[in-house]
Amino acid sequence: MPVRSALVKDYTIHAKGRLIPIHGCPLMMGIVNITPDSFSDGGRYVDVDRAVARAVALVAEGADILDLGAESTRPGATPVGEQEEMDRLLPVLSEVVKQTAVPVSVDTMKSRVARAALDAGASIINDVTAMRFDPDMVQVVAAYGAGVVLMHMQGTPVTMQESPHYENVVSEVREFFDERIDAAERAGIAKSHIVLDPGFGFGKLQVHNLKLLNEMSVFSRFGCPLLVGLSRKAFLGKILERPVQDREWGTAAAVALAVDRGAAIIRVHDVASMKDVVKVAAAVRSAPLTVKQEDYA
Ligand code: HH2
Repeated sequence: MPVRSALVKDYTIHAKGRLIPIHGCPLMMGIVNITPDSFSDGGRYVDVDRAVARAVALVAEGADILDLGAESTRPGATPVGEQEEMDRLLPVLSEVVKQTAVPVSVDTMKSRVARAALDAGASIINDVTAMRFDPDMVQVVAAYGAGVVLMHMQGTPVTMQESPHYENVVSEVREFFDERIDAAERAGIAKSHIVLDPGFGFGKLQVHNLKLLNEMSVFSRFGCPLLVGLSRKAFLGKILERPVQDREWGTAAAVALAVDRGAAIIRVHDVASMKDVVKVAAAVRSAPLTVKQEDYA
């Protein structure tokens, strides 16, 4: 029986000698922000013990991957120095790799932080600049054979929401992925190490976020898993007219639609509830097709 096979793909991410399989159901990536200023949970996990406890709790809730970040990338966030980022990150990371067995991703755009994180046990680098901010990032990811998330962003976190502009956001993000995959491959990073992310909220107006979510299945053509970071984001708040702490149901709707459109990794703050959403959406997505297009006429 056919399924919507273009969207229901199996992947194996190669990440520093680790193989991370994605078969049928998308993986849950649980967010731990070790920052005083993140947009939804800033200040809650700056303390090492609290951050580690949060990471352990997210794994208990069903996180398949943890994403540790020590610099906020919310619009207008103040950039953090390299040393400060490492001072926040490394004590938490070294404890998290001891206390959990899941692969750990580190959300950083700096190659020295990435190197230190990979030495301390991380296996994926989640770079919201897709390795454009720091010219040494490609060498670090290649040398360690790390997994890498290449996210689309127009501008920088400081300026990105000032005046985002696209002729066609979907084709521009597609061209961006083409170019960044090419740059990664030229540096020796094979496609099996790459995850792509359209970057919801990063240099995008409301209409751009909605269009990208609606049409994101076109990015399946690259043969890399698609990651989506939709959790509690401002564009959901705009639709709902709700503050960040009241956006869980809105996140659930966006997550279900993203799974339906081929998402393979779901980056969220609320792992337990969103895992149920993902399981249901993935089960529907994988159900056999019996109806032909003309039957809808
Ligand atoms: N979103 C945020 C941070 N990192 N990484 C990827 N790959 N995709 C995303 O959409 C993404 C990301 C912003 O969310 P959050 O981590 O909750 O907030 P902050 O950047 O303020 O710490």
